[in-house]
Amino acid sequence: MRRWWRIWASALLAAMAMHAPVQAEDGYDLWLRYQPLPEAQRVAVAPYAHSVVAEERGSDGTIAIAAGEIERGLAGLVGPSDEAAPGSGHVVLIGTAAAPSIAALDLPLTTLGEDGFVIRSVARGGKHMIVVAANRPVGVLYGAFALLRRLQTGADVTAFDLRETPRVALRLLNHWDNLDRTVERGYAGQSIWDWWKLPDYADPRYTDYARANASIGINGAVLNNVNARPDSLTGPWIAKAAKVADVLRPYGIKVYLSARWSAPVELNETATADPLDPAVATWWKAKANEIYRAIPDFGGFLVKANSEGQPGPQDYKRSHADGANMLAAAVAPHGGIVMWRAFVYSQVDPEDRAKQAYSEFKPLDGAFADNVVLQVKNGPIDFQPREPFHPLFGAMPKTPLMIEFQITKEYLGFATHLAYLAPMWEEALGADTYAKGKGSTVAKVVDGSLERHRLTGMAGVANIGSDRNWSGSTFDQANWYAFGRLAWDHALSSEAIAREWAAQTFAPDPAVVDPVVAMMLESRQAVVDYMTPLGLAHLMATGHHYGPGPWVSDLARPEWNPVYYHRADREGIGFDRTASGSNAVAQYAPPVARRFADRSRVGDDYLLWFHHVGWDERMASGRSLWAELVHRYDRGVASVADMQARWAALEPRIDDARFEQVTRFLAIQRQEATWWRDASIAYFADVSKRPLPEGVRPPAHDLDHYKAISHPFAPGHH
Ligand code: BDP
Repeated sequence: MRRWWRIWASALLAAMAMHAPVQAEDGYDLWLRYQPLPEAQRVAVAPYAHSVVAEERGSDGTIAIAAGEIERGLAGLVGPSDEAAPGSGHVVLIGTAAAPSIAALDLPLTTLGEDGFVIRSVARGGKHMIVVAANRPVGVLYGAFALLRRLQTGADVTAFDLRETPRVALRLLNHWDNLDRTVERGYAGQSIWDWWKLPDYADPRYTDYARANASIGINGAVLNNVNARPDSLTGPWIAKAAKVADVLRPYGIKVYLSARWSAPVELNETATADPLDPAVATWWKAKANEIYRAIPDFGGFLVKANSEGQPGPQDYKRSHADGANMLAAAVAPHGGIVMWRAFVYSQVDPEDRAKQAYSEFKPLDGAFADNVVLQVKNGPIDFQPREPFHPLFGAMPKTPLMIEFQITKEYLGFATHLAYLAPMWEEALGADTYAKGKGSTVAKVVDGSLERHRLTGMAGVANIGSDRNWSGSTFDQANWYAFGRLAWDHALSSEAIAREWAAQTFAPDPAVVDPVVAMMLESRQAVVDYMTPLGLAHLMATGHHYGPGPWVSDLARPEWNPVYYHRADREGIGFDRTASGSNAVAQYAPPVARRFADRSRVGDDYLLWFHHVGWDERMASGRSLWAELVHRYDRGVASVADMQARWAALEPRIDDARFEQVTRFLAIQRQEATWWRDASIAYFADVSKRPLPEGVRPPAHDLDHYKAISHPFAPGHH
């Protein structure tokens, strides 16, 4: 009886399995889905699927991962097929010059550096080979992922002739993850680092994290929040970080830690944190030694000092250079670095906040040790939807500067709004500092080519969490992806990156890729328009920064209040940063300063960032400033409606789960864009005492309604 029951049950299960969908698209696979290729390409790729040759496979973990990835990828791309007869003379050959078959090919590897790779199609002696070669195993891994990316986006297997090297050395994620697993400005669940169970248990997810990062060239992760706790530098926490480092290492990813300046004092191990006190330097040296014993390839420290209430060397009347150099000396013997953040503004300084970092750091140019790099946010305030480039870029020729972007969308709608950020980053990297004449772009400062710096890098504040789909939404995965791709090669266009992401994430079909890319490319300007048009900034609600709060004026420090930034009154709006105002323009090289200071040349995008403009003044469009502002808010909402329409038309081509979630998130975005628009217009109409331009829809509610909205439990705020 029991036996019959078992047979019946297994038959039922088998039948169910046959009818189950091939794969549920819950977003976990990111851009590494490896779905079957279109037929013609599939037939061309199939013969390679079962013959990946990697002679170093047994001796090197990274090569083994690369080979396994190609096998996994090809199996998915080809699907079950008969074309894949082993011995058909088709081979994927991967390795470094230490592999005899690679050495025999005599490839030009010398100029590839540490991380570069070549991919070649080689036909020789009746054999068809795809060769992936590099100087180091990690280069082979990058090449493996590049090969799979190319195949998924339509490459011809017989015509590979590719050579890539990354433009910057440090391609890092900065996790703002706390030790209790909350994430500062995180909107994708809890921290992926399950600290409590570490080091005894390492979640398999760390491996998938490493794999996803390696696939886009990311080679470092700062594990903990810049607002750091001293605890993360104690023995038990070093052991936890070491375990994570062990998992990430074969993927070419180094671990870094944020260090709290006052840690030795708070841990009761020194009496002071004065960087010039020998006991303090000794403590940090010993601490570095302890960390390197546990993590031999530890990357180094990231430090937020004397900013937003964090302790730092200035508490002891020492400079940022004194502080950075003392830490740098502690990690230097191990090859470590210090990333010192330039995001500083003082609690007590009345100077225009946009000027403070430059005033603080510019005089220190040349004072930093060789293994210190300054980490500078893309703009002078704080990750706003649009900012001009940070004036420190180009202003400190003797100091390596890495750029910091925020991938997580603290100021751009958290995880529900669709905002593809690559256009913003492209804009910052492409900005011309004129530091050494025309063409001295921020990108050239960051990649070191302008001043021949070797310590170069990009950091992105991660948007990764414990959510099944990693980033809180499908389209936020694109921001993680784009950050990695731009860090690898800042010359890639945001459109090209969107195309390859969409092809891999949804389908390579142009009927999918084209509309998805169109949505992505319009999305960032849409957010600018409905939140902070025409160069406005920092008008978000207090604390969590979700939703509008342009009226807020009662916070303790002037620069915490939106009214500080927009300066709207009966006559006009905008922050005068020309010579008649804060003169922040003078921090830029003269040709840039002249353009920003010139009302007729600054352009609409930065107008109110640099100028206080009368409500009735004429804009390039012919509208008054007031009418233009209202128009921008309306345009932003209209763009969201446009994205909704494009997405709706994709229903037959997208899997149900992801289609449905994006649809709902776009509806939230539409609703909230309208909220931003209505609240902002209600407020500025009240301040300016101007009637709404003709034909404009009045806000749905009065100003008090919007002022009364509060969100005490918005995520990401601690
Ligand atoms: C601000 C965030 C704050 C961060 C800070 C930083 O609101 O949570 O600590 O940046 O970058 O934008 O240090």
